[in-house]
Amino acid sequence: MSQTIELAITGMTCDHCVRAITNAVQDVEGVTSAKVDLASNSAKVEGSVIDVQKILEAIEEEGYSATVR
Ligand SMILES: [Cu+2]
Repeated sequence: MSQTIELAITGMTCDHCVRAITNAVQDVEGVTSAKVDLASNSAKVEGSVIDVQKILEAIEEEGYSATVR
């Protein structure tokens, strides 16, 4: 079974930010797909067993902040 969560992200300014966040989120256990959108400051994350807290922490470690939508 897979689930999808949507995040609102603040602090992104360019494609580099998008890549940094995408990579960080994809490294979180259980995540199968991360789509980060700069224009809408949001991300859609898919995975089997998603630990939302770990995803938020991974984004914060990159220097951005995120909340679940
Ligand atoms: Cu950037």
